[in-house]
Amino acid sequence: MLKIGFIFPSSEYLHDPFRGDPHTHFQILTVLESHFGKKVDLSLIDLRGIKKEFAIYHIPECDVYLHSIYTLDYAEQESIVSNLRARYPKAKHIAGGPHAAVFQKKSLKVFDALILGDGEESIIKAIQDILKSKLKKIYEQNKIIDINRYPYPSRKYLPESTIARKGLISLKDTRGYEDLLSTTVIFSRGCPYNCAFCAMPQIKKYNPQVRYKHPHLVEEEIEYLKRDYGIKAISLLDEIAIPPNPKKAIPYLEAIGRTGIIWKAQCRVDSITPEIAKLLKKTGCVIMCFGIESVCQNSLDIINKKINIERTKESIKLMKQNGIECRVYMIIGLPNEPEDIVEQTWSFIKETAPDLVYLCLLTIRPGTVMYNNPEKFGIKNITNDWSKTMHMYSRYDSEMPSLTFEYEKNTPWGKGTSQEKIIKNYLELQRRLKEANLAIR
Ligand code: B12
Repeated sequence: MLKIGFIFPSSEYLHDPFRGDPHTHFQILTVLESHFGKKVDLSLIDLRGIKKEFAIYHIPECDVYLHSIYTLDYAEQESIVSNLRARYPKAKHIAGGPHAAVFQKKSLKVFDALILGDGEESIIKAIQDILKSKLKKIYEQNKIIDINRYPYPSRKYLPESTIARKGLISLKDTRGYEDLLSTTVIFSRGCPYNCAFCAMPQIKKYNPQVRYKHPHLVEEEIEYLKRDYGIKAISLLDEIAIPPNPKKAIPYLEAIGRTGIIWKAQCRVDSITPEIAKLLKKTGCVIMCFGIESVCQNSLDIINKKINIERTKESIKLMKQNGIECRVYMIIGLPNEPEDIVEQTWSFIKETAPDLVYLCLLTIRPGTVMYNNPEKFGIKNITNDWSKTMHMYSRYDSEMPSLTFEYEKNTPWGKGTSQEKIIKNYLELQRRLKEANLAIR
């Protein structure tokens, strides 16, 4: 029997490494099990929270190791592979994920094979090739796959205590939700937009659109989580949780509603109409997060967000009118921010009154339009030290934030903002948010 282990790294840079679930891993392991059945012995090797130097003792011997590569994990994953090669020299290492897609040549020096694009069909081919001792270097999924053809991702690869946990849904002003057993889900793949700071373009090469699971599969997965894990609340990790087309959104939301689950999600402000807002409330949505990014329309246009500030205001209002807690994500340090960005942001927050604000510094990650064309944004000196590209709210009580890039003195829009000024703006806004009880810890 072929032993296959999918490794999930320590995620030590997250204040809570168990914040998310390894959905890529659940999906691929479920597909392998439904295809190969008893011919394979599958495991999810969960290294979250484990000190890097002790990781090796938690990894059993396998014939094949799988890795999903995120930029922040790359150095750790590289060292895990090198330690495993010393211990188990015959084992093969197969990698996929955003960072491997951007740095293919480098990744091929570390891993034996790469999966580019959706992995469902490719991993089956790769495992079949391993069985024939004919593993190729690259498996590329060029044809769009139908995500509805696959069973829902099984959670059985992890202990129940890590799947069903309390505290994922906690409302700012209403107690009780934090006691509900909850978990995370993801029902979509991809995004049709091309925001300049987003690390998906390289992956989107294979699938430029957003694909949603069929409503009846969404319902089936939630029922499974309720039945097998006693789940009462879910946090949707999808980047655009609500299908942008209301005709598709309505049956989708109704399917969630039929399960009676409490839920939280994030979406674009332009997915919200008065009808959708009402339906969100009716179907159990208690928290909605919007990636509004900036209050400066020029900056939004430069990063190609395709969002209008007026629409943002309207959508926040609709959440409040319907009694849904509204949180917004904002970035400081975007191109062409005005001198008085702190005051403009603050007056927007006072006017729209979101319940909580996630503020972060612009981070330039590989695979983004900004990383590939820095000069277009007046940007220079982007760091390639990926360990510096984690910007978490809550870290800066004891640590001074730093930027991983600089603006040119003269950018295409005029004078570039200095690093010092951007950090000062960020810290000042963060201070005001804390004081007003609007910051997320
Ligand atoms: C869910 C999610 C999370 C979850 C869970 C992450 C996890 N490790 O499982 C949480 C909330 C914890 C999270 C955290 C972060 N995330 Co995140 N996250 C996502 C999100 C929205 C979906 C990923 C997902 O699970 N999709 C569902 C699965 C089934 O699809 P998939 O991952 O695309 O995998 C398919 C293929 O790509 C392929 N595949 C991928 N890897 C592999 C490996 C093998 C071996 C095989 C066979 C196939 C394969 O097969 C799968 C099936 O087809 C993506 C954006 C996106 N839409 O992809 C961002 C994204 C992956 N995250 C990103 C970032 C930046 C982060 C954070 C750093 C953010 C932060 N500042 O906190 C952290 C840290 C990451 C970590 N190690 O935990 C970036 C990654 C950029 C990069 N170059 O690394 C993305 C692309 C967002 C973006 N738009 O920029 N994230």
